[in-house]
Amino acid sequence: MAANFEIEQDFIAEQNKAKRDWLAEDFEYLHKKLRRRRVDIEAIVEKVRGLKIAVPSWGVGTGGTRFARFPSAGEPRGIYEKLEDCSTINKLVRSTPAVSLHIPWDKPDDVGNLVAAAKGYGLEFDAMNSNTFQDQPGQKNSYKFGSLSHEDAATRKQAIEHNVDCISIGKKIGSKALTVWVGDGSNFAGQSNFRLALERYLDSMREIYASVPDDWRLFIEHKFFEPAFYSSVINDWGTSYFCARELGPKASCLVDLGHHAPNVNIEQIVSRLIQFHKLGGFHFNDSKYGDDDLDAGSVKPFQLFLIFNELVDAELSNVPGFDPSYMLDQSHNVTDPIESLVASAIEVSRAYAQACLVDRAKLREAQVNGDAIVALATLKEAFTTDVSPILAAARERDSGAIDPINVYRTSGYRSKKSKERPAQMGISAGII
Ligand code: LRH
Ligand code: MN
Repeated sequence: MAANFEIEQDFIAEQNKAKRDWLAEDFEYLHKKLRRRRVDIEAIVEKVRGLKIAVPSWGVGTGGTRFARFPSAGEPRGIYEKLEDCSTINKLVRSTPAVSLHIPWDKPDDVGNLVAAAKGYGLEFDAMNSNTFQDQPGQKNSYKFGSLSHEDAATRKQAIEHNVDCISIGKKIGSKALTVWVGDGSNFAGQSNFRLALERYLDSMREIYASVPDDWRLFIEHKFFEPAFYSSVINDWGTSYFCARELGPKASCLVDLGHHAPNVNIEQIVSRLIQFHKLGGFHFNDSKYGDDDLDAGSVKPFQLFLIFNELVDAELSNVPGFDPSYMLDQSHNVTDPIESLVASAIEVSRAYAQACLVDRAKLREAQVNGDAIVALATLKEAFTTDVSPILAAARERDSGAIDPINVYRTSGYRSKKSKERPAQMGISAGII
């Protein structure tokens, strides 16, 4: 049986040949421009090479909404094909060497096989994600009215055990974190007692916390609405922060950009969590209205830059314990998921590179002098700098593609996969 098609390193190198001279020209131009700002372009390239962003296993399949999902040909049918696509993304951008699994969607039949397959693809496993927002076939207690905060102790116990199970799988595959997002909440005023619901959630999380290994992290992910449409138990960063503090040092807050009401100042929330030493990590995506899970940097690139401006400021200020984990969490309803994840990983690296260009001394001086015009202009100077040559150079130096989307399309990967992966019939809706 012919081996599955994969994009070979030689093919990427071959394709890069055609773009190398242009890149050198653009890089030299930017080099001169940054030198005038006393910025060492090589230092920025090295910083970008060090930025790693985890890819969500559920992001390589076509996503959908509650109305419909329109699967595309050649999409992955199981965890092994998802890993194959994740390795293709990393081959092209070289910044996504880790995959985040969602249980039970990715529950492995054979953990050994899964670890071996990931190793073969040069991939590691990032945070585990539990799922107590859907009922599984044969499940004893339904999560219709909540999970970790459910009124019924048996249902809470079931949800706790599921999270503990996620940790035990994670330990076997080398993961070092568990992300807990619950859809718990209410749709009507009076349906839930806010204080008691949070108390029950905390009690459940204390039991899960007790099972978290000492070298692991427990991420609490807040979300202001959906699937609950009146109240959510972990609705905002304040509640998440309180819970992380209550639980202990292994617990911290995960910021999914789409989990905030429109116009909320997310970069300020990030600076708060940094200052309070409880910033655990991110689910990067973008949105215009709700939790749209659109491609990172595709709607509000300036916000993404401002978030990285806070992160770089913390990095340069050596904030103790500052070590946020970066992950994409998106739903690709109308694009090839691999192209969207490639583009999104690049946009996250772009925001980081731009934030590294901020003239911090000039910004601080403007702040001290109350000079808002120069303060904003100092940020805009960095944000409006086209760092594409730096990003491409960083990819190429790690054997990635100078022009990843073009290499991906030229390879014919998706059409070859559509032959290798006969489509599974059946209409479906929902995010995966
Ligand atoms: C909830 C969420 C969470 C995941 C799910 C797939 O909206 O962001 O992080 O478990 O999406
Ligand atoms: Mn998320």
